[in-house]
Amino acid sequence: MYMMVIASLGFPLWLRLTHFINLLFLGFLIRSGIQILAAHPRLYWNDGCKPESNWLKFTRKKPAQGKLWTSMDEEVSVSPLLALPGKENLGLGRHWHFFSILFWILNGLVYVVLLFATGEWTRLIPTSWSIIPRAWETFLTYITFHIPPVSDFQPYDPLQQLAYAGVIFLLAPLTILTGAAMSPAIEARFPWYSKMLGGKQGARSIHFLCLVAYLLFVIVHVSLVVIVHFSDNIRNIVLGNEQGSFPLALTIAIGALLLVGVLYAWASWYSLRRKRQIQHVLGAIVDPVRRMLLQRLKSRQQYTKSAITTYFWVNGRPPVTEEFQALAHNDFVDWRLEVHGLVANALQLSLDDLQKLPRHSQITKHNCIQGWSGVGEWTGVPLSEIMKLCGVLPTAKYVVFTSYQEGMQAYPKGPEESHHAPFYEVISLELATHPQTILAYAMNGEPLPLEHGAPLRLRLETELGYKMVKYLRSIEFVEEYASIGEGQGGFREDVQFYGIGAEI
Ligand SMILES: Nc1nc2c(c(=O)[nH]1)N[C@H]1C(S)=C(S)[C@@H](COP(=O)(O)O)O[C@H]1N2
Ligand SMILES: [Mo]
Repeated sequence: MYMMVIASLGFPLWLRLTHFINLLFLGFLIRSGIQILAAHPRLYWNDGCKPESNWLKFTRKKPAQGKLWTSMDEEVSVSPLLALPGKENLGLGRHWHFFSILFWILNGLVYVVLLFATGEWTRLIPTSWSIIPRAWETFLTYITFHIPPVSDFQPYDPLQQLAYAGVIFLLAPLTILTGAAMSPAIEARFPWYSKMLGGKQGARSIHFLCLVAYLLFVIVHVSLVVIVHFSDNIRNIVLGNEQGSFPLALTIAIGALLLVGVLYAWASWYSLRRKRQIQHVLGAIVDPVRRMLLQRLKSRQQYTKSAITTYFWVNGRPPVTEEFQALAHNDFVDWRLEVHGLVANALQLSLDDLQKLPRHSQITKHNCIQGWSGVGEWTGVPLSEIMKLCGVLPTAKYVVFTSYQEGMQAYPKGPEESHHAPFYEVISLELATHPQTILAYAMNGEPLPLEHGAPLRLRLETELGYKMVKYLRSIEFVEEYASIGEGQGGFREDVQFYGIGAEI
């Protein structure tokens, strides 16, 4: 009787559709995930990210000795056949990843709700331990190159049922949880959460192993669909039962797979041609969700001194202009921070002036967009103190941080026009007032080293590293940023198509 009930459930249209949509977005996620991984092709179990401590790497490069080695030097170019969009496009890969996550999760929710609403769950979730020995039997059948009889499929064989339940109820949630644990904003607000999943790098490594698990599952799953009772399978998958026409089912299946292939190819091709448009279109979908979920989070990090990591990757090289070198040569005594824009009093602050203002120290984790992390102690002036001093006008909405550094030192692979553009980043006024938003002049108790942004750099502890401008020249309060640079909200947004928000 029970078996009959289950069999009568069939494969309703919603099940077949969510199965197909899942395939589509999982492919986008895997391909854009590979793109993201390639930006820092090393995996670690500790947040110090010492290059030699990686447990897996996809690069033969070794940090050059005696020369400044930056994480950008290791970014790997991937074929568009594999990665989405391919080549060196971390920014666009991320837009695709986050866009796909939204729809993949939405599709997954619809599926799970309907699964429980219709009783379909009864054939997925095991209700008796006897499934284990039965699954073992099935395993032995397959491993000795035999095929279980059709009667074993109710509609799934026990091994299949365990595998499906595992992917849906264990692997998918683990992938989502570890994905969220990598967000600097979540990590900053709920340090216990990412710690529970092994820290930033533990979560990143597990997230990668989830990718491997999906790939293995897809290979085995597709192989068995083809090898074991193919005509029944294809009719179930496409038409929802075994009575329909096989040629019809096969034609629809091939058509659907071709459509997926065309969409994958188109996504890479179009993204590589129209980078700005893809940044905007996908950004417009992802951004409201990011703002709603993550933008309000405030950092509550305070690591212990013992958590400070000995290795700290560098990204972006010191400025090479004569102007900056003269300042550095003189220990920055002639350097001034210019504070201007929509303020009551414009300011020119020397390093001495800044050091006399209330000081704040914090031990926090730095998360680079490329994937590495490091813990450091930062000391400096809360930005809110500067805001009090200059008197920000009510019309101000954003804060622009401009560096002495030029594009060539920030991203040598950028187009010619960007090579002499100043590095800058824009943040919201709200983020500017967070207690851990500081202008740091010291790192780990020493004056800020040149490679880490001397004499002064921004620290924003809920954001990715690219927002934290080094070698600061000026701070400007503005109403809009469309007229600055290429108008995207920062150098890396302008040139590398990163998103304006960096909470994930
Ligand atoms: N002026 C300037 N600031 C910058 C960069 C840069 O290239 N130029 N790189 C950013 C990036 S991508 C990161 S991850 C951090 C790296 O900080 P670190 O070099 O001190 O580790 O600085 C950010 N600030
Ligand atoms: Mo970065």
